[in-house]
Amino acid sequence: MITVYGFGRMISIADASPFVLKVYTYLKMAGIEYQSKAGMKYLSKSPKGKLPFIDDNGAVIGDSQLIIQHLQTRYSIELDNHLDTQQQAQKVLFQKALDECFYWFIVYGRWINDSGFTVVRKNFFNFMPPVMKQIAPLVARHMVKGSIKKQGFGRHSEAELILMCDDMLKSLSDLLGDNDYFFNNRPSSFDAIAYAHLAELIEVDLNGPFNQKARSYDNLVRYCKNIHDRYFESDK
Ligand SMILES: N[C@@H](CCC(=O)N[C@@H](CS)C(=O)NCC(=O)O)C(=O)O
Repeated sequence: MITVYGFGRMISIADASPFVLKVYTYLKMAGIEYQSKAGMKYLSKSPKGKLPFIDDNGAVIGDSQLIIQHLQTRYSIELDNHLDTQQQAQKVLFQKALDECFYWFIVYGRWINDSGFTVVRKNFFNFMPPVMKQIAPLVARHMVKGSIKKQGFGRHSEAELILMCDDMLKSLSDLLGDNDYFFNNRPSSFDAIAYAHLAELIEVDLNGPFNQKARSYDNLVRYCKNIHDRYFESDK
């Protein structure tokens, strides 16, 4: 049995990390059974020092993209077989846009935006003893501020970031149109990726400016709801 290590259910989503949610969604779309183990304590056991990682009968793999590549090869998953060469290429580049760029809007909305941080502070650190619970969120926020500044997004104003986020949301909305899935109206690994990132803005218990912007696209909201209902409803 495959074990997926993540952070766990928080703010009304199966995992607060889009990368963990991506792996769950991919496994569900591929019809592969798994169990999940949740906790920050697993960070120190991860081969990349980040979550998710999986243990597939002794093969320990970190990084959501490498995990998907491993699963696809090991289990001969046919989810992407309906993509033609151009779509395969688009999938690779779109994935990078979401993982390396869109992700930071999610981070900013939770850790830098004050209303987001109020929710994160209350929900992400509940498992800690009282004093730690006060200090750890502030330390974590300080570290995230440092990373986001180094990454580059931390140098933009929130208004500029919302405009950039909206550009990506509009592009996703235009690409999806009236379809249920991004390519050929059939699930592909890109839907695991797109759903994971969009759901972290749309389906969570947060109502900051990035969440509101994402929820203003009816077809993206419908897209998340369909995937949630099809693959995650039975988890509750
Ligand atoms: N490229 C990695 C990114 C994973 C990642 O950034 N995970 C974050 C949570 S969203 C993490 O583990 N952060 C904890 C830390 O850096 O200490 C993937 O695709 O899995």
